[in-house]
Amino acid sequence: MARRIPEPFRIKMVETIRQTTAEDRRQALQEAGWNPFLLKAEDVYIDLLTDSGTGAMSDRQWAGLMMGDEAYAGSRNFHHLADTVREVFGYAHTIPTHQGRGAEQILFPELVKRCRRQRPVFLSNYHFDTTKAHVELAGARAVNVLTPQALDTGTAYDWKGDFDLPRLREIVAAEGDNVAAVIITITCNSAGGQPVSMGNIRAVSELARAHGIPVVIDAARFAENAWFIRQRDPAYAGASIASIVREMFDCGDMFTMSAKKDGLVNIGGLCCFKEDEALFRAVQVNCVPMEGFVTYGGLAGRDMEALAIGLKEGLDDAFLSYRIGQVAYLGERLREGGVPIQTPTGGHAVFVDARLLLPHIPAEQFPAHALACELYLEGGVRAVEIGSLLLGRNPQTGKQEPSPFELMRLTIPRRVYTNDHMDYIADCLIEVKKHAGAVRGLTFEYEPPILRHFMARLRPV
Ligand code: PLI
Repeated sequence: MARRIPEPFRIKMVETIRQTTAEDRRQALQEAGWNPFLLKAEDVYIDLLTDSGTGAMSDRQWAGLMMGDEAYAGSRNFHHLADTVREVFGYAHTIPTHQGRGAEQILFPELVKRCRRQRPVFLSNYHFDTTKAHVELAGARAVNVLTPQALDTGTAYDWKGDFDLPRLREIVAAEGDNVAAVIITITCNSAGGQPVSMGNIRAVSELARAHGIPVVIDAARFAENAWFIRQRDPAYAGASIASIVREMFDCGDMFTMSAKKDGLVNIGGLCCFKEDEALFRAVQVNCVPMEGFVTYGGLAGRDMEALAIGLKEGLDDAFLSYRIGQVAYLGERLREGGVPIQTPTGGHAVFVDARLLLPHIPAEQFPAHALACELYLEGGVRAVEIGSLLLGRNPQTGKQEPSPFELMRLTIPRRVYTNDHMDYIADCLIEVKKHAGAVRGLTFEYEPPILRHFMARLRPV
């Protein structure tokens, strides 16, 4: 096994977390309708629900909070943020938003308006769930064009976040001028935090440009993607993370970003444009009623300052090596323990293949969700399902969409848990594997009409 990478920081402040008894956990899960989203956070020992907004800020970011300029318009922190965006990404125009979905809600309707036909299509390696929701709310269709190699979790492939290029070409040819945008999601969250190669980003961008299709980068985990490119593509072996980031963003026309991931902040988002001033102006108009005035977009001045600092801290070599090394370490421990996972591990999470671990539970009984419940019962670890429950029903037919994956995501917050926590998580899951055959599937007691995984209530069958 590769040598463990210790944390490149020391701990200045601690927050107590408490372990519960098995009986406490059974009762808490029962009350939460067998849905870990509905648990009280204080009933969770190690919280791996998401890496979004759950990271720890640095001393420099906390100091930045004290520099907040809370002017309604033209705050100095906005200008610091816009300057940082120009420096890191090379994009001229910045709109802050409250988080990633705020950027999606003000941008997508404008991209749809630019298509002359009804119900245009957005093409992505994989739309995140809110991204798909905002595409549909804007009256368009969301089509995923992910490389088939991503679906085989047991076989290692370096670029499981790539677009399936032949299929993308086919769809672009068939849809003609009805493609509203191509969205390149880096890294590809839903496939396992898997990177998109520079070659694939470039090819997608060239194809889109040849057809006059705008390229949107969904940039939530942009720094992790750059780190993988340097690690796995010999052409970038000696390159700086900053230069790889610039090259990736040169391939896009605009980006939406949930800054709660690689931006290293607890709240915030961005909607930025390389040069299309007309589109930028139109999106600014949407920002005012939906997010807030164009120089704060739902954020306090102090939040923008923390983000301006976080965007640069997130590019640090030592930080990224530790960060992705910690995720890989957890993956390695699980693999050694015989737990099937998406291989290789991604940037922000280890994805456990519940289809393989719980083959006796059919998709309609949500095997990955059942596994997340069992892991919580075992050790108070909260994980999340990325599978049939999340995917939901086809809005036209009302039928369950067939999910390409039944994965349980162990999402690692940034700079929060130590490698001892990783060992504890692995021990719990290896314990669950021993009695996997006894884990039962789940059925609905309450099924919300959309985005049902958040609020659903279930019970074991
Ligand atoms: O949660 P938001 O609104 O800041 O960002 C939405 C969003 C957009 N794109 C991608 C790739 C995401 O991963 C994403 C949010 N992800 C969450 C909340 C997650 O748990 O993965």
